[in-house]
Amino acid sequence: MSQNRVRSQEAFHRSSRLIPGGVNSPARAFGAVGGNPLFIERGEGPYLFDVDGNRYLDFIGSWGPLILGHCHPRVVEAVCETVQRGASFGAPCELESELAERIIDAVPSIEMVRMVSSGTEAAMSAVRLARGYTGRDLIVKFAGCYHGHVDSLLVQAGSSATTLGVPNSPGVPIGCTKDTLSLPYNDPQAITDVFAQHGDQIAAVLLEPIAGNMGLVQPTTEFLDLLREITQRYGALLVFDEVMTGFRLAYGGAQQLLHQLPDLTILGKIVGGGFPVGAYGGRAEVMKKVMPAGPVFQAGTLSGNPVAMAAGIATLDELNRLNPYDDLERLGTFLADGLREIIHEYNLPATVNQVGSMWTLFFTSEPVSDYASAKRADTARFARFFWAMMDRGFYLPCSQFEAAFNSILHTRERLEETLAAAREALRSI
Ligand code: HOZ
Repeated sequence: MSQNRVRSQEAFHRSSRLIPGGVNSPARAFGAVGGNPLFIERGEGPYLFDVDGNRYLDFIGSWGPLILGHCHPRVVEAVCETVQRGASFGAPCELESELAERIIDAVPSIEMVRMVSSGTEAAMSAVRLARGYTGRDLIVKFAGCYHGHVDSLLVQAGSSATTLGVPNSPGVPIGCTKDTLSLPYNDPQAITDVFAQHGDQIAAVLLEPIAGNMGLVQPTTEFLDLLREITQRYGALLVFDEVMTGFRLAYGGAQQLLHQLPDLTILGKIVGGGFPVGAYGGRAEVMKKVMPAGPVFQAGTLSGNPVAMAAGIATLDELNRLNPYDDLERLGTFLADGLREIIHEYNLPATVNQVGSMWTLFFTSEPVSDYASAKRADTARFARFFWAMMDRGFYLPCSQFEAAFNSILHTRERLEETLAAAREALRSI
């Protein structure tokens, strides 16, 4: 069953001499599952092929962007056509407005948008804008939510910060995080208390409206309703980090699905169609504070890069044309229900959280509704499951604390194959 991974091992030994930890982002290292990363040679539709020629059904999709699968013909065509006219101008081009128009049309709360080059940059800029707009310093975030590697937000952060056990990174001075308040997700009392104590100093409440960076965790309606109401009452901004959920759970993101409108939205991943793009947007009155329209500084040499804009436009147009969201929900539910049946049959201490094309199998029998309950999962058992699936040709996120992503090419047949493999894998561990 186990695959030949000799060339991946060699590639990793080489990269480890040249690049810290052998990878350019820690989420890619297989540290949490005990092994070395695979080196990828190419992607095709729903599949990844490693340098040893093994094929995997890809449940990462580059950590979210590839909802259309790898090498979608319209995206490839748009990119090739655009790059022939120049890779970067450092001057405005019309593709920026074309992508901006699509984002504004799609995302209910966005009236103006600024393009940047990553989700991290978008989060960093949104925090600065919220502080500049309100004239206040405090930011409220939630344990287990991850907003990129922004200094002030690396407090009880999810994703690889959790996987690698670095809730607060060395190199982030106390001064950078002293204005960040971290609360438990889904805990209305904690929110009420923090606003009672600091309400007039809070610039923004920032969260993943459906969290994917501690594994998939859904918000309660009570939690979201309170956040919207209390931020309005105290004059703070509500900021949704939709880097993962934007254009994935609905064309208009989690905010469309949940009928909750934030003041600012952070985007990334799908808006770039696999290229480095982030964006932040919101009410025009707030966005007009961004330089050069307003005084809040933010800049970037490659912001609005034409090739990345073209990939984003092609991806959004295809999603708009196909409107795959009902199918993604139906197929996501099919997979989650199938996993639940196996768990029940084998009497395993495990639970499945799923919304649309995002899901996590947590190795804990209790419901997972926040960071504390996610962290009670048995990560050693997760690691065994991960490798058992990998051996069978299914590439899952290499951490218990990351959501898996289905693409539009994860058909019922492919998910049936996944369930058959999961049945064997869960029995073997
Ligand atoms: N933001 C991605 C999901 N947590 C991880 C990507 C990375 O850190 O490399």
